[in-house]
Amino acid sequence: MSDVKTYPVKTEFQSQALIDNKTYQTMYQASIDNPEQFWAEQAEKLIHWDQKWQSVMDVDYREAKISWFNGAKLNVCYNCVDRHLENNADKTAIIWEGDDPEISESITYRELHEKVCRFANLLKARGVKKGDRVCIYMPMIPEVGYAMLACARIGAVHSVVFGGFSPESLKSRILDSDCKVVITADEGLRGGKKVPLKDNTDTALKHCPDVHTVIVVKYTHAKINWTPERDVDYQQQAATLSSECPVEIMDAEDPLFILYTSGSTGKPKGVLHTCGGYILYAAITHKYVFDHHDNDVYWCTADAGWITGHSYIFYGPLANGATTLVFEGVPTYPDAGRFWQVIDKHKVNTFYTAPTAIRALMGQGEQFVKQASRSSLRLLGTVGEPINPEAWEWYYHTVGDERCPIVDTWWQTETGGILLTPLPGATDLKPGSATRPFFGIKPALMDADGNELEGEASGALVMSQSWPGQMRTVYGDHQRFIDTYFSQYKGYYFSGDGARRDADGYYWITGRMDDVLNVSGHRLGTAEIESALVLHEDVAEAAVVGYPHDIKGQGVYAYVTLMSGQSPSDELKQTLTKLVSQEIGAIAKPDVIQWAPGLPKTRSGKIMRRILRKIASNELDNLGDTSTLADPSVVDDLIENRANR
Ligand code: 6R9
Repeated sequence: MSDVKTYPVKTEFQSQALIDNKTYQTMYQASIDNPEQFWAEQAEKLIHWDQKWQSVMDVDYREAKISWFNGAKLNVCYNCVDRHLENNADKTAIIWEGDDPEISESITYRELHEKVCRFANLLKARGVKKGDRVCIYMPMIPEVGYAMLACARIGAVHSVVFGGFSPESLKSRILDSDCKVVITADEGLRGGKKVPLKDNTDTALKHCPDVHTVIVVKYTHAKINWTPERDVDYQQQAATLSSECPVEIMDAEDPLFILYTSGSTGKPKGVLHTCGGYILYAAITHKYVFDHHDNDVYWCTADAGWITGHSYIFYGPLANGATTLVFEGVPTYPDAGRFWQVIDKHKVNTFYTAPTAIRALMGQGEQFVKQASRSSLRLLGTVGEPINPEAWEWYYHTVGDERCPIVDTWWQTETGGILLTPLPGATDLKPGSATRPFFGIKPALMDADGNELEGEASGALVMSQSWPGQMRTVYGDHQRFIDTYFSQYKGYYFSGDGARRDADGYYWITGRMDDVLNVSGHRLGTAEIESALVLHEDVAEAAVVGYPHDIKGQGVYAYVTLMSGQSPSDELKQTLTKLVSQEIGAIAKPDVIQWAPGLPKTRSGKIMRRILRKIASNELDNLGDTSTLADPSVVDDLIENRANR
């Protein structure tokens, strides 16, 4: 490992930082030796509780029973909004930067309180009560945050669906969690293009008879269809309602939200997070990982439809009373300098984005970066997928001018918040490594036989100790929760990722060990894409794998076998691509479709994806054992006609 570059913590940064290495070591040790005491202390410091807990943690990984702060009561919205009013009512809570670079807005904590209360009263007026599920399908405008917080205020459980998902995906998520109310907008904007959110909602709702209310935020004022008994004009109605709304006092273990994410099999699962543990974990990680200072302007470029948007645009920063920037646009509109212009415009100090965006912008050359001063920047972060050292170096030298540490944060929808990460004032950096565990996190690496590996090693990344932000169940299917995360390694939470630990105890994520793809930081199940492809009547069978892609990290490679008598054509390829887009969303479109007269299968009929992955990646010298194939000759055809060479 001696050839790996290390970037020691800079003294200038450390002198201003909340935590140095010695403090990290002491706090980390305390969090592992005595987690109950550690988390009780942090919970007292960071969160307002209406009633204290009887026990800090009750966890049994063998049964997948996880609860934190049993008996405690709180309201998450109160923690994110109301409690800042006494001293910080006029502080900016949200800076909104529109898709159009001419449009931005500042919302103070006082204004946020008013907006959220009105929204909450509107939900109540439509009959929404504690425990009801509410679907949010919105563009990146401040109202998406108001809607989430309004749900939290009255104890409703939100399920945010990414605005880029298709009506079909929206429908299945609404049905799975039995949402009776949907919050949407007439249209969204992304890179100058319009996204027909209300139209998509109308289409989805044709198959959702139980939805009685659609709250519509009029944003672009496009012409939309209106169903009078169902559709509600947000601006019109909210204005008539009170700007005060009492908070619902919740149990720590009451659900806060459901967020769907892809797994290796079946349809996406509803990851359920609860109030107390989640908000504590979002707050503490935001505070220490981003070294939060009171006057910081903090910007996370994620979408509210992903967990990163939940924890690090809204809940974590707002719980800490921060100023958080909400961005509607894309990195390359109007040009590839947008991020850096926005940083200068709003004097952003902390900037958190995805490796795929960094790689895309790196390809545009550094003139776009250099046109902006970026002098406000103090700290950079990445999330969503492994960052290749080349992109890391560019981010560090070109964007951060060698002044800003980079926090490479590894975590998942399931984990609620960041688990592996540098702390910027404490951890020496190695490009490409998510470095070390956060407080209370006890990672381990397992071999194929389920033994814990010691020292330098590679294996399956698991956690042997719970943390407050951990998901509690798969909505409506606890057995799936047990099977997916707790059955492979008894007594551990299995992340689905592989990792290597180096001699310094640093972790290097090697990627998913299951059939989950990571395309531009978005999680996609191969099974979902395959199901979409086989909907076409000419398709007999499909197998989808990932392959290395310069910008996206992974691309989608689909092998398609047609029904006998059907002939391949470019037109059919286009139809199939469109079908995937309709069924799931544009992010799932195959980059490559290869016609496969047959797929490599074992004699028991299992598709050998290992071989398909190698062919897609053009790694032919190491195909492994093909002797167990029912018909080894199909491999020759696939190699012959492969798209990547
Ligand atoms: C937060 C988020 C989770 C999967 C995860 C892993 C990959 C996320 C990473 C990373 C390497 C990082 N991942 N962060 N891999 N380094 N810093 O992305 O959640 O959408 O659920 O994806 O993303 O494979 O298992 P989610």
